[in-house]
Amino acid sequence: MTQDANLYRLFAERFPADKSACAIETPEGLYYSWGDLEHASARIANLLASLDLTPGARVAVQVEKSPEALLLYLATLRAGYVYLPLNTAYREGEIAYFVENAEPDVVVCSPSNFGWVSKIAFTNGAKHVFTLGDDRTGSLLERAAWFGDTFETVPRAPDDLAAILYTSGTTGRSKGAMLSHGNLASNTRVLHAFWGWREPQAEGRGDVLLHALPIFHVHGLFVASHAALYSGSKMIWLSKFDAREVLHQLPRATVFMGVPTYYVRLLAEPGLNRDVCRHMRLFISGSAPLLRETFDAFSERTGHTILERYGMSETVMLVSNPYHGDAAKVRRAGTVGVPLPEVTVRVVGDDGQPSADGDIGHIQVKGPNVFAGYWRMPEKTAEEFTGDGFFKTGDVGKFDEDGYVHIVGRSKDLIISGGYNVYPKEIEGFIDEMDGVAESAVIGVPHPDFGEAVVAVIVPRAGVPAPDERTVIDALKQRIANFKVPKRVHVVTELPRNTMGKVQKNLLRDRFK
Ligand code: MLC
Ligand code: AMP
Repeated sequence: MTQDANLYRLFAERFPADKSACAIETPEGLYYSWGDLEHASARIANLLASLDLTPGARVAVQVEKSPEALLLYLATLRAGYVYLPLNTAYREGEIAYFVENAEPDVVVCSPSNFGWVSKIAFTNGAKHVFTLGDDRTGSLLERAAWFGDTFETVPRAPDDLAAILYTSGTTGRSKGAMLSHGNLASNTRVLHAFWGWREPQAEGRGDVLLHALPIFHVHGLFVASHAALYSGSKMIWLSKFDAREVLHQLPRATVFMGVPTYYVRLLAEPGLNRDVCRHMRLFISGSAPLLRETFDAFSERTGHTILERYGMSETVMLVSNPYHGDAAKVRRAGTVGVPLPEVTVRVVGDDGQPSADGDIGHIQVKGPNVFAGYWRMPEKTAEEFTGDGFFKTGDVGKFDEDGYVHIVGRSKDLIISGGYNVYPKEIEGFIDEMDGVAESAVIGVPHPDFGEAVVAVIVPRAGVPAPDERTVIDALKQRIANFKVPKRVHVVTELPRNTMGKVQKNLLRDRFK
């Protein structure tokens, strides 16, 4: 290996010279310096290294958000293992699938879930299960405390895996997107420059990131945390998004990132005004479409033009509205912006040929940000790439004459609710197994808070009573993450189908919106 490409090293080399400066601060009054990040992640990395795992071993983590959860991520990078974050909403069946599929050697869970998670983990060959609470409790930190607070970060090549992020599949089960140290490093560098992150050395002008996103997906873990770690910026670390808490902290921050639901909820707060945003430099939105009305209302109330960007688990960020330039002119509502430097984006027709500007087609992407493939799914990986190496995003859109990308829909059957992805096929599978159900269709309908809400339409089995809405919802809540559970269930006598026999979900969406 010529040069060490371990992502942690990239961050550590840029930590502020004054290691006693604040890196993370919480509303509860906790304060972590850059030195603390270095030493505490070293202790956990020493613990992981002592387990004698094989290179490339997976560390699967389902814990509540806390600064220590971020330290565990950094420690996993330092030890040269692969981080596998899991949404805290996932239930037993979902966790069992991920653990069975990824075969992690180490599983870290919340203390209250130890019983069922450890059973799944050990049944599937995991060697170690640790616990980590959001209040610094649990066996992970107890064990790590016995180890030293220095650690020689393990060198990694750019193509070595850093993380696996599971994204639900349109057909079948979730796929693990394999992201390398090189993928994450290139995106971090590009976004640092593109969004004009300030260095702390810039005499009193360093950025302060108000971090309210969960840290088990691309947005909160990579885009937000990486930006702050790479630019040596302080993070105000909220355990979850709460509009009032965000307003309370905003006057001390300069950058905020969120899904559109965060902006909708902030706008519902009478306290959102220019004064609380007086030190803000940048508001960023992504993970789901930002409505023009939200963009306009936010600008009117705060004087800030939200910068919308577009990304996905397989590619991290690929397109963004510009930061530099006259915000009101260069950041445009209804567009996700222009391809990021080093990233090539194209729009092609059904025949795979590039579309003319203004013509709608499939969005494809190529670049150092694009993942290495799906974990142990070579055929699926091959299907999702074109012969000339572009990844098929499954999003449908167009370029306008100024080179801005507009997303107009998705060729994948996907619902995005409050920034979380829900694949109808998965939910339909669970509903179809229920007593009294002949078949079902799951659709997304506009929702004022979540952008889209999950709705189920069911056809009862002939001669038996249809299960009522409550029964369907309660049964699903036992089996799948809450955000996937339909907010409403409608009963119909039959599903509309086209001549090919395919369910016409557009008609259902019109009827039940
Ligand atoms: C929670 N619920 C949701 C939901 N979140 N339902 C639908 N969609 C969601 N996103 C459920 C709860 O379990 C609860 O169910 C009910 O809805 C009401 O909950 P709430 O109290 O309003 O929810 P809250 O805890 O406030 O969470 C909402 C939220 C959260 C918007 C703050 O979902 C969130 O932080 N979303 C961000 C997602 C994110 O980080 N996405 C990035 C993916 S990366 P019940 O039954 O108990 O009433 C990606 C790539 C990219 O996409 O480009 O960034
Ligand atoms: P995920 O698989 O969770 O990474 O979700 C990625 C998907 O989120 C993309 O393929 C898009 O469909 C969607 N997405 C992300 N950002 C935006 C955005 N700004 N506007 C519209 N859709 C978005």
